[in-house]
Amino acid sequence: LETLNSLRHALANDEFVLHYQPKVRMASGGVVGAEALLRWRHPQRGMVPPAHFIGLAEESGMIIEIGEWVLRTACAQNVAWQRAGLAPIPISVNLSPRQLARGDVVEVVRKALAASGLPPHCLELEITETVVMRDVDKSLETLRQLKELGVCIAIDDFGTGYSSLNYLKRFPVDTLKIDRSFVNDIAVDQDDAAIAKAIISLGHILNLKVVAEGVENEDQRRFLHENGCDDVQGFHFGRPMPADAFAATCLRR
Ligand code: G
Ligand code: G
Ligand code: NA
Ligand code: MN
Repeated sequence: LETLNSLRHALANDEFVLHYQPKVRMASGGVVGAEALLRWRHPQRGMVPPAHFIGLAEESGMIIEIGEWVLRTACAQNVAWQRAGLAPIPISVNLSPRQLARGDVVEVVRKALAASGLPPHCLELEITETVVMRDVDKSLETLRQLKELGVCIAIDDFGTGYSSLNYLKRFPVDTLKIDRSFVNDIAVDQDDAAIAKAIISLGHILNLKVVAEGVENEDQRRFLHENGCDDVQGFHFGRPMPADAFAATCLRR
Protein backbone atom coordinates (compact mmCIF):
# COMPACT_ATOMS: atom_id res chain seq x y z
CA LEU A 1 0.00 0.00 0.00
CA GLU A 2 1.08 3.55 -0.74
CA THR A 3 2.03 5.96 2.00
CA LEU A 4 1.50 9.67 2.22
CA ASN A 5 5.26 10.18 2.17
CA SER A 6 5.60 8.27 -1.08
CA LEU A 7 2.94 10.52 -2.65
CA ARG A 8 4.74 13.66 -1.48
CA HIS A 9 7.97 12.25 -2.83
CA ALA A 10 6.36 11.42 -6.16
CA LEU A 11 5.06 14.96 -6.61
CA ALA A 12 8.35 16.56 -5.59
CA ASN A 13 10.32 14.26 -7.90
CA ASP A 14 8.16 14.69 -10.96
CA GLU A 15 7.03 11.07 -10.98
CA PHE A 16 3.46 11.92 -11.98
CA VAL A 17 2.58 12.09 -15.65
CA LEU A 18 -0.61 12.67 -17.55
CA HIS A 19 -1.89 10.35 -20.21
CA TYR A 20 -4.52 11.52 -22.66
CA GLN A 21 -7.48 9.55 -23.98
CA PRO A 22 -9.24 10.65 -27.17
CA LYS A 23 -12.88 11.66 -27.17
CA VAL A 24 -14.41 10.96 -30.57
CA ARG A 25 -17.37 12.64 -32.32
CA MET A 26 -19.83 9.89 -33.18
CA ALA A 27 -21.00 11.51 -36.42
CA SER A 28 -17.59 12.22 -37.96
CA GLY A 29 -15.24 9.79 -36.21
CA GLY A 30 -12.89 12.72 -35.57
CA VAL A 31 -11.09 13.37 -32.28
CA VAL A 32 -12.84 16.28 -30.56
CA GLY A 33 -11.28 16.17 -27.11
CA ALA A 34 -8.79 14.61 -24.73
CA GLU A 35 -9.30 13.45 -21.15
CA ALA A 36 -6.21 13.92 -19.00
CA LEU A 37 -5.64 10.93 -16.70
CA LEU A 38 -3.10 10.79 -13.94
CA ARG A 39 -0.37 8.16 -13.94
CA TRP A 40 2.44 7.56 -11.44
CA ARG A 41 5.68 6.49 -13.07
CA HIS A 42 7.47 4.88 -10.15
CA PRO A 43 11.25 4.57 -10.71
CA GLN A 44 11.33 1.00 -9.35
CA ARG A 45 7.80 -0.31 -9.74
CA GLY A 46 6.86 1.13 -13.10
CA MET A 47 3.37 2.54 -13.73
CA VAL A 48 1.21 2.62 -10.62
CA PRO A 49 -2.48 2.84 -11.56
CA PRO A 50 -4.53 5.68 -10.03
CA ALA A 51 -6.81 3.15 -8.31
CA HIS A 52 -3.82 2.39 -6.04
CA PHE A 53 -3.25 5.95 -4.87
CA ILE A 54 -6.16 8.31 -5.65
CA GLY A 55 -8.02 7.13 -2.54
CA LEU A 56 -5.10 7.92 -0.26
CA ALA A 57 -4.49 11.22 -2.02
CA GLU A 58 -8.14 12.11 -1.49
CA GLU A 59 -8.25 11.06 2.20
CA SER A 60 -4.98 12.75 3.07
CA GLY A 61 -5.69 15.95 1.19
CA MET A 62 -2.67 15.47 -1.08
CA ILE A 63 -5.17 15.48 -3.96
CA ILE A 64 -5.26 19.26 -3.62
CA GLU A 65 -1.61 19.67 -4.59
CA ILE A 66 -1.70 16.80 -7.07
CA GLY A 67 -4.91 18.15 -8.58
CA GLU A 68 -3.38 21.60 -9.05
CA TRP A 69 -0.43 19.97 -10.78
CA VAL A 70 -2.84 18.06 -13.05
CA LEU A 71 -4.71 21.25 -13.97
CA ARG A 72 -1.56 23.25 -14.67
CA THR A 73 0.02 20.43 -16.66
CA ALA A 74 -3.05 19.68 -18.76
CA CYS A 75 -3.60 23.37 -19.59
CA ALA A 76 0.08 23.85 -20.47
CA GLN A 77 0.08 20.70 -22.63
CA ASN A 78 -2.95 21.89 -24.57
CA VAL A 79 -1.31 25.27 -25.21
CA ALA A 80 1.88 23.52 -26.37
CA TRP A 81 -0.13 21.45 -28.87
CA GLN A 82 -1.93 24.53 -30.18
CA ARG A 83 1.32 26.51 -30.49
CA ALA A 84 2.82 23.60 -32.44
CA GLY A 85 0.08 24.15 -35.00
CA LEU A 86 -2.09 21.17 -34.09
CA ALA A 87 -5.87 21.41 -34.39
CA PRO A 88 -7.23 22.91 -31.16
CA ILE A 89 -9.39 20.64 -28.99
CA PRO A 90 -10.69 21.06 -25.45
CA ILE A 91 -8.95 19.14 -22.70
CA SER A 92 -10.91 17.47 -19.87
CA VAL A 93 -9.59 17.31 -16.32
CA ASN A 94 -11.10 15.30 -13.44
CA LEU A 95 -11.81 17.38 -10.34
CA SER A 96 -11.89 15.32 -7.16
CA PRO A 97 -14.66 15.80 -4.57
CA ARG A 98 -12.18 17.36 -2.21
CA GLN A 99 -10.97 19.85 -4.81
CA LEU A 100 -14.50 20.92 -5.68
CA ALA A 101 -15.40 21.39 -2.01
CA ARG A 102 -12.53 23.82 -1.43
CA GLY A 103 -13.36 27.49 -1.35
CA ASP A 104 -10.45 28.34 -3.64
CA VAL A 105 -11.24 25.99 -6.54
CA VAL A 106 -12.37 28.83 -8.82
CA GLU A 107 -9.17 30.73 -8.11
CA VAL A 108 -7.05 27.62 -8.75
CA VAL A 109 -8.70 27.08 -12.14
CA ARG A 110 -8.42 30.77 -13.03
CA LYS A 111 -4.71 30.70 -12.23
CA ALA A 112 -4.07 27.56 -14.28
CA LEU A 113 -5.75 29.24 -17.26
CA ALA A 114 -3.84 32.49 -16.77
CA ALA A 115 -0.46 30.81 -16.27
CA SER A 116 -0.83 28.72 -19.42
CA GLY A 117 -2.68 31.21 -21.60
CA LEU A 118 -5.24 28.52 -22.47
CA PRO A 119 -8.58 29.96 -23.66
CA PRO A 120 -11.18 28.97 -21.02
CA HIS A 121 -13.47 27.23 -23.53
CA CYS A 122 -10.59 24.79 -24.20
CA LEU A 123 -10.87 23.42 -20.64
CA GLU A 124 -13.57 21.05 -19.43
CA LEU A 125 -13.88 20.04 -15.78
CA GLU A 126 -15.29 16.59 -14.98
CA ILE A 127 -17.07 16.29 -11.67
CA THR A 128 -19.06 13.40 -10.23
CA GLU A 129 -22.71 13.77 -9.34
CA THR A 130 -22.17 12.45 -5.81
CA VAL A 131 -20.00 15.39 -4.81
CA VAL A 132 -22.48 17.88 -6.22
CA MET A 133 -25.31 16.37 -4.18
CA ARG A 134 -23.42 16.60 -0.90
CA ASP A 135 -23.98 20.33 -0.65
CA VAL A 136 -26.23 21.38 -3.47
CA ASP A 137 -26.34 25.12 -2.79
CA LYS A 138 -22.60 25.45 -2.41
CA SER A 139 -21.92 23.33 -5.50
CA LEU A 140 -24.39 25.39 -7.51
CA GLU A 141 -22.57 28.58 -6.58
CA THR A 142 -19.13 27.09 -7.35
CA LEU A 143 -20.29 25.75 -10.72
CA ARG A 144 -21.78 29.14 -11.61
CA GLN A 145 -18.47 30.82 -10.86
CA LEU A 146 -16.56 28.23 -12.89
CA LYS A 147 -18.95 28.75 -15.82
CA GLU A 148 -18.37 32.49 -15.50
CA LEU A 149 -14.68 31.84 -16.13
CA GLY A 150 -15.78 30.31 -19.44
CA VAL A 151 -14.82 26.68 -18.83
CA CYS A 152 -17.08 23.71 -19.65
CA ILE A 153 -18.48 21.33 -17.05
CA ALA A 154 -19.22 17.63 -17.44
CA ILE A 155 -20.95 15.30 -15.00
CA ASP A 156 -18.78 12.16 -14.88
CA ASP A 157 -19.99 8.64 -14.07
CA PHE A 158 -23.57 9.74 -14.67
CA GLY A 159 -26.17 7.24 -13.52
CA THR A 160 -24.18 5.76 -10.65
CA GLY A 161 -25.16 8.30 -7.99
CA TYR A 162 -28.40 10.08 -7.21
CA SER A 163 -28.89 11.32 -10.76
CA SER A 164 -31.36 13.90 -9.49
CA LEU A 165 -33.33 15.41 -12.33
CA ASN A 166 -33.84 18.51 -10.26
CA TYR A 167 -30.14 19.31 -10.02
CA LEU A 168 -29.59 18.60 -13.68
CA LYS A 169 -32.13 21.26 -14.52
CA ARG A 170 -30.66 23.79 -12.12
CA PHE A 171 -26.96 23.20 -12.58
CA PRO A 172 -24.96 24.96 -15.27
CA VAL A 173 -23.45 21.85 -16.85
CA ASP A 174 -22.70 21.21 -20.52
CA THR A 175 -22.16 17.47 -20.75
CA LEU A 176 -23.30 14.16 -19.28
CA LYS A 177 -20.90 11.23 -19.34
CA ILE A 178 -22.70 7.87 -19.25
CA ASP A 179 -20.79 5.68 -16.81
CA ARG A 180 -19.00 2.76 -18.37
CA SER A 181 -20.81 0.26 -16.12
CA PHE A 182 -23.91 0.87 -18.31
CA VAL A 183 -21.94 0.84 -21.55
CA ASN A 184 -20.29 -2.49 -20.84
CA ASP A 185 -23.37 -4.67 -21.54
CA ILE A 186 -25.27 -2.12 -23.60
CA ALA A 187 -25.56 -4.41 -26.60
CA VAL A 188 -26.67 -7.48 -24.62
CA ASP A 189 -28.47 -6.34 -21.46
CA GLN A 190 -31.91 -4.79 -22.00
CA ASP A 191 -31.83 -2.87 -18.74
CA ASP A 192 -28.48 -1.26 -19.48
CA ALA A 193 -29.62 -0.49 -23.01
CA ALA A 194 -32.77 1.18 -21.66
CA ILE A 195 -30.81 3.18 -19.09
CA ALA A 196 -28.34 4.42 -21.71
CA LYS A 197 -31.19 5.44 -24.04
CA ALA A 198 -32.92 7.25 -21.19
CA ILE A 199 -29.74 9.15 -20.29
CA ILE A 200 -29.24 10.20 -23.92
CA SER A 201 -32.85 11.44 -24.19
CA LEU A 202 -32.67 13.20 -20.85
CA GLY A 203 -29.43 14.91 -21.78
CA HIS A 204 -30.78 16.09 -25.10
CA ILE A 205 -34.04 17.37 -23.60
CA LEU A 206 -31.91 19.49 -21.27
CA ASN A 207 -29.66 20.64 -24.14
CA LEU A 208 -26.65 18.74 -22.86
CA LYS A 209 -24.07 16.90 -24.89
CA VAL A 210 -23.99 13.19 -24.05
CA VAL A 211 -20.72 11.26 -24.02
CA ALA A 212 -20.43 7.51 -23.46
CA GLU A 213 -17.29 6.22 -21.77
CA GLY A 214 -15.80 2.74 -21.76
CA VAL A 215 -16.74 1.88 -25.36
CA GLU A 216 -14.71 -1.23 -26.12
CA ASN A 217 -16.23 -2.77 -29.23
CA GLU A 218 -18.17 -2.18 -32.44
CA ASP A 219 -21.50 -3.47 -31.07
CA GLN A 220 -21.42 -0.89 -28.31
CA ARG A 221 -20.41 1.83 -30.76
CA ARG A 222 -23.23 0.98 -33.14
CA PHE A 223 -25.83 0.95 -30.39
CA LEU A 224 -24.72 4.37 -29.18
CA HIS A 225 -24.65 5.73 -32.71
CA GLU A 226 -28.14 4.45 -33.47
CA ASN A 227 -29.41 6.02 -30.28
CA GLY A 228 -27.98 9.47 -30.87
CA CYS A 229 -25.08 9.61 -28.43
CA ASP A 230 -22.92 12.63 -29.35
CA ASP A 231 -19.38 11.59 -28.42
CA VAL A 232 -17.65 8.39 -27.35
CA GLN A 233 -14.58 7.44 -25.41
CA GLY A 234 -13.04 4.04 -24.77
CA PHE A 235 -10.45 1.45 -25.72
CA HIS A 236 -12.27 0.87 -29.06
CA PHE A 237 -11.11 4.35 -30.14
CA GLY A 238 -7.95 4.80 -28.13
CA ARG A 239 -6.42 4.06 -24.76
CA PRO A 240 -5.05 6.78 -22.54
CA MET A 241 -1.56 7.49 -23.97
CA PRO A 242 1.44 9.75 -23.40
CA ALA A 243 1.22 13.30 -24.77
CA ASP A 244 3.55 12.74 -27.74
CA ALA A 245 1.67 9.62 -28.85
CA PHE A 246 -1.61 11.52 -28.53
CA ALA A 247 -0.32 14.38 -30.68
CA ALA A 248 1.05 11.97 -33.29
CA THR A 249 -2.04 9.78 -33.61
CA CYS A 250 -5.00 11.94 -32.59
CA LEU A 251 -4.31 15.56 -33.56
CA ARG A 252 -4.42 16.99 -37.09
CA ARG A 253 -1.95 19.61 -38.32
O1 G B 1 -7.16 6.01 -15.70
P1 G B 1 -7.85 5.03 -14.78
O2 G B 1 -9.06 4.33 -15.36
O3 G B 1 -6.94 4.01 -14.24
O4 G B 1 -8.39 5.92 -13.53
C1 G B 1 -8.93 5.33 -12.41
C2 G B 1 -9.63 6.39 -11.60
O5 G B 1 -8.75 7.46 -11.25
C3 G B 1 -10.80 7.01 -12.34
O6 G B 1 -11.90 7.06 -11.44
C4 G B 1 -10.34 8.38 -12.66
O7 G B 1 -11.40 9.31 -12.67
C5 G B 1 -9.36 8.69 -11.54
N1 G B 1 -8.40 9.69 -12.02
C6 G B 1 -7.53 9.58 -13.05
N2 G B 1 -6.86 10.73 -13.21
C7 G B 1 -7.31 11.59 -12.27
C8 G B 1 -7.00 12.95 -11.92
O8 G B 1 -6.19 13.63 -12.55
N3 G B 1 -7.65 13.49 -10.85
C9 G B 1 -8.58 12.79 -10.15
N4 G B 1 -9.17 13.40 -9.12
N5 G B 1 -8.91 11.52 -10.45
C10 G B 1 -8.29 10.93 -11.51
O1 G C 1 -13.85 7.69 -13.50
P1 G C 1 -13.38 8.15 -14.85
O2 G C 1 -14.52 8.24 -15.79
O3 G C 1 -12.59 9.39 -14.83
O4 G C 1 -12.46 6.97 -15.38
C1 G C 1 -11.62 7.10 -16.44
C2 G C 1 -10.85 5.83 -16.54
O5 G C 1 -11.52 4.86 -17.36
C3 G C 1 -9.50 6.03 -17.14
O6 G C 1 -8.57 5.80 -16.16
C4 G C 1 -9.36 5.01 -18.24
O7 G C 1 -8.15 4.29 -18.14
C5 G C 1 -10.54 4.09 -18.04
N1 G C 1 -11.06 3.70 -19.34
C6 G C 1 -11.11 4.46 -20.43
N2 G C 1 -11.64 3.76 -21.48
C7 G C 1 -11.94 2.55 -21.01
C8 G C 1 -12.53 1.39 -21.61
O8 G C 1 -12.89 1.35 -22.79
N3 G C 1 -12.68 0.30 -20.80
C9 G C 1 -12.32 0.31 -19.50
N4 G C 1 -12.51 -0.80 -18.81
N5 G C 1 -11.76 1.38 -18.90
C10 G C 1 -11.59 2.50 -19.63
NA1 NA D 1 -13.43 11.26 -15.88
MN1 MN E 1 -16.34 8.21 -15.63
